[in-house]
Amino acid sequence: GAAVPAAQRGSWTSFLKSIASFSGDLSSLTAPPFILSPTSLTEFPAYWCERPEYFAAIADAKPGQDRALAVLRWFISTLKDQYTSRNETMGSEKKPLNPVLGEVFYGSWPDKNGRGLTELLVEQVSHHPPITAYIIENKHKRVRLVGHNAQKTSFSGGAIIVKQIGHAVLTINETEQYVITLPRLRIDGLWYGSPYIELADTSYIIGGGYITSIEYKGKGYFSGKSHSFKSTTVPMPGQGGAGPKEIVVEGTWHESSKFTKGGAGTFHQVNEQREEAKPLTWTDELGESETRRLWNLVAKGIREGDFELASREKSRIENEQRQKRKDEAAEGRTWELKHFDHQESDPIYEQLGRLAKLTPPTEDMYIFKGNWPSGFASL
Ligand code: 0T9
Repeated sequence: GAAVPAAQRGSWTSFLKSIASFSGDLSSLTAPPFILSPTSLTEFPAYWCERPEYFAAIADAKPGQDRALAVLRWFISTLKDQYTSRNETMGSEKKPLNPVLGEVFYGSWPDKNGRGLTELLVEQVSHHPPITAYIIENKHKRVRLVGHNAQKTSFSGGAIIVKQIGHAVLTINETEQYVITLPRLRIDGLWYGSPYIELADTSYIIGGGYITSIEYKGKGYFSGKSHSFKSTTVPMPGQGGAGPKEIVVEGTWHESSKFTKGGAGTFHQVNEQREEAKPLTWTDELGESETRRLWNLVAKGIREGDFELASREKSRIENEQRQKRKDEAAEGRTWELKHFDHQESDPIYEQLGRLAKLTPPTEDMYIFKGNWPSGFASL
């Protein structure tokens, strides 16, 4: 483990052993300090919109093939941020803070060049297993993304394999809907203490009359390059206008991609302009479980190398959570979600998912209650 500080070698080795003998919820395992991130998983949905102009461009595209490609372009534009940004800002993938039940994050991206204000609201809707629900909305452009995600992890060939559970639904003009599924992750480089993500398998975008499948490969597969993908867009059965029957795009999701069928030239060129969400100014309304407020001292400890502070504060938060759950049980109450209603099936996922034979055939759904905090109104 070249990247592991000498004093933490032993604890890194035992952490790896516990991962290898464990499957399920890795987020609850205790890891050595050098691999800890000061950011909670509740902030991760912001990766969907760190290039807000691509999100807005979906609304500007002509319905049909142009729109389907605009959705694909936005989706591809998020992957670099979702899966390589920790390596870029912190040197390697790091273990995020494990959100508490009811933890929330609110943020926004300002209006710029007519693209409109984009708002983000996230809530941790389950702790065991961890499930995060979110909504991202550009009201000016009438584009909205609602989704939830969870992970199933296993260990294979020295790497962590992460199956993503959950999906997102993109709605345009309150009428047009797309179902978006998520790729599988392989976390490698563990032995050396410098983990990084590669994407694998296939994910889908289904809607607007088109079905896109995106196949992911790493080094040594079809292009031989890391972070490769190949997407294929076809009209849904019985649909499709004058355009080509099949559009294929190939390249790397962190750099560039081009049309290889049904089009010509560059499809997408990733630039360095990622815009982090601006957290909503804290007020009582946001509550004590607002992620930055909740983890403030843990994050400070991790950033400043004061791991005693970090672990003391983390234990305090965890104990408070245990006490809350005990109190609820004793009083015969259950935790109520703040912003979402939970439903065990999703009709839009079922209907559109059938067209690509998605498995499972249905998934949970978290419906936004519409209660944006009042702070958004003054943005
Ligand atoms: C949804 C994303 C997800 C969350 C993270 C697997 C992971 C937790 C889930 C899937 C986002 O849209 C995209 C990016 C990164 C994913 C995380 C990477 C990661 O390592 C963690 C897991 C739980 C670990 O922390 C494993 C142990 C760690 C020491 C390896 C760095």
